[in-house]
Amino acid sequence: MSDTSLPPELYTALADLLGPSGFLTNSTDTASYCTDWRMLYQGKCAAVLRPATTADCAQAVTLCVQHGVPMVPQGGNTSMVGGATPDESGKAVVISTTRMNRILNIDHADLTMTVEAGVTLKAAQDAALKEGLMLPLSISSEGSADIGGILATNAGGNNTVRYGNARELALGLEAVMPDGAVLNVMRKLRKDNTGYALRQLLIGSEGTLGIITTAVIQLQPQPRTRETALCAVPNAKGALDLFAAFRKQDPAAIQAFEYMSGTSMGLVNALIDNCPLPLSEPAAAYALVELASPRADDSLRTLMEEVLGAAFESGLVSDAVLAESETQRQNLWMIREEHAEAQKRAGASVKNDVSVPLAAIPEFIEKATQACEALIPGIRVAPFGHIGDGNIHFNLVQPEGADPKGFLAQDHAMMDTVANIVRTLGGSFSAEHGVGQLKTYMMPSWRGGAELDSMRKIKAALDPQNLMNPGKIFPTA
Ligand code: FAD
Ligand code: 2HG
Ligand code: ZN
Repeated sequence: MSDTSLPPELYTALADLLGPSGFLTNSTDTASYCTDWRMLYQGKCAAVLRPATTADCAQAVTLCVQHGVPMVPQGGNTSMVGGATPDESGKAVVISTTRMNRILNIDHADLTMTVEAGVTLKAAQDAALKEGLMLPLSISSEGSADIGGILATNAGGNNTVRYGNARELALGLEAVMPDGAVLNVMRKLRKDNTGYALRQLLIGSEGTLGIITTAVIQLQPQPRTRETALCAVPNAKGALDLFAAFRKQDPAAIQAFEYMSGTSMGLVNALIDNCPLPLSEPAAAYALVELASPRADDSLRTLMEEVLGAAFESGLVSDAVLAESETQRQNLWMIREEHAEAQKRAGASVKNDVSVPLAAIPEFIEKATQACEALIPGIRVAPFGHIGDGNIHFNLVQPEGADPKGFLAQDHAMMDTVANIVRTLGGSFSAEHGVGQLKTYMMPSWRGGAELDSMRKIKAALDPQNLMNPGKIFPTA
């Protein structure tokens, strides 16, 4: 049964264009597209469009524009900020890229992969691996998040410390613009100074400037050696000192450097199966370090042992476990990657995906912890994150036994408390997850003046009817 509010003429045109598996209007079929991973938002949509080609996507956008129908681009639907969830009006269509899922080419000379937007990050990584190559971007949601979503959010993750964010990996792009035109900048060039870099405008635009349909992504040789260790450290300052010690010896060897607080680690150990703490006793904080090299010698093991040996002697590290096999390595990573899931299971949480300059991290964590504990007695402050990038997920978990709704009713008070400290330290209120609909209210005070004004002008020039992902990034009146 159809539950759509689409005008009959548009309904017929979209049904003809996309066929039954590409055009969903029954609310049972569309339900999962209308809520987010965190279940913070419950929207409605007039239909879900699932084009299988760029041409169909462009035609569908053209039809929607002709009828003034808003569109919400969606990939794997793992947004942490409600970016891919439609509003409650039921007027918008969700345009899902999941059927555009072909890997088109892997180029060994240029070390690139040409891939459609709906290929999951994991599928793209696996395809590269089969060819002895590596797609150097890794996030815990990689089984669902897709290349289009990764680029639209400029995702970061665990390997940014070495290879940069998604933005740094994309050489070329194809996108359906808000008027239905196909923008083809699918070049695989490292040097190409020919006017505005339009692909960079689309990257990080969170679906507000068009729908990314294909991309050229840079690859790397697959590492032949990896050394991975989980270390107990006294605090975030200790983790940073350890990071600096590795960086001093060989900055290019650091593949990942992650931080976990004792509280966030404790939630993983308690709430996730097969994730016990692999150290003799709990610590106040932990660092997970991974070194990687395309060389097949033992130089990484030597580096790891030298730096950790010195850190033990100086008291910087009190305990550590080194992965001795690929299985052990994966187990250590599982502990880190289950942090978001563990916090979801612990109850309601407020996420502060912030960044500050590296030197300011200890002061940030100390001040923000004190301020949040004063605001809500019993709150569980559970920070973790990509400390090598200055990116801390300063997450706040509801007091045990508290009412989740009551806790979430104070979300802005908590977010503003944290953000005010971030601001004084020269940081950002959103490091890698974006603005979505969760943080639009922060934009005027953080990105006001000429910055937000220029963003609005670009948006109005490319999408004069404001049909492409309305209500995201920009605060509504
Ligand atoms: P969606 O959630 O579907 O969409 C995200 C945004 O992009 C929306 O605004 C949407 O409109 C837009 N969009 C989607 N596809 C397109 C397209 N083809 N063209 C134009 N716009 C589009 N993020 C990180 O950066 N680092 C992490 O380490 C990380 N870890 C995570 C772990 C978990 C468990 C979860 C649930 C999320 C995590 N995220 C992380 C957040 C999220 O996975 C990323 O933002 C990811 O890039 C979103 O991809 P997606 O395909 O799910 O996009
Ligand atoms: C991660 O680094 C993700 O695991 C999720 O960015 C962070 O749960 C979070 O806040
Ligand atoms: Zn993260």
